[in-house]
Amino acid sequence: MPSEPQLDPLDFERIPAEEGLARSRAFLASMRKRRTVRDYSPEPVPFELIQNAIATAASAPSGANQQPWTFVVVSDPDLKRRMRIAAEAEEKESYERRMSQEWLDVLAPLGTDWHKPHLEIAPYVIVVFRQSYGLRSDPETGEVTKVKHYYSEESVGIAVGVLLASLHQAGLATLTHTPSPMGFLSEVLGRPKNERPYVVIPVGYPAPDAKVPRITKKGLDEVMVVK
Ligand code: IYR
Repeated sequence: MPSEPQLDPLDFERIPAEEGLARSRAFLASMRKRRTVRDYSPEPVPFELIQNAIATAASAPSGANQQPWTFVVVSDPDLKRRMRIAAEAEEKESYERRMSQEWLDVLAPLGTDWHKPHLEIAPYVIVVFRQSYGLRSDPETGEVTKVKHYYSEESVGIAVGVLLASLHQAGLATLTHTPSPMGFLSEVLGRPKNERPYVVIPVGYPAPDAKVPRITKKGLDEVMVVK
């Protein structure tokens, strides 16, 4: 039996347009300074910044509000080391044999290779898992059944965008890293079968001598169509 929706009045803070404009400009200026960082300082990061960013990400909209995500925060040096070793083994194989020349060519300006020291050096590595389906246990019988998740890829992508923005606002650097294949993460982090690794995000302060590739973003005229 589908349940009736329970409706509440919207709690919406209407702000003057002037203030909206000022906030929007400030957010744009700040987000334009976000860079993907591969060189980290090992210095510690307040854990609350990580918690708040994940809580913010978990406020994202999701298909049928199913919130099909799990954020695993790794700071244990042994686990980080195991992730680095496994990621580097896969990435070495990818860079040397699996990736096409076309792929290597478009990556060349970023200067990436199979070495992933950031997985050990960054104080936190957030591994985001996508719950391809949910698990529901019957309160009476305890029987566990699968619950179909709708738009889980899109939902987790949106939440990760919010996570990256929040971490940037907290003054932290991030890297969206997708070692391929990522199956080893489920094993190293002991995640259940309904969770698929989605992205690995080292988080920390940049190394004092951090370098980033000289890249540009497309202009508004290239990405926005007004009709
Ligand atoms: N997963 C590899 C390769 C890589 C792929 C893309 I697409 C990038 O934008 C960057 C890297 C790696 O992490 O090095």
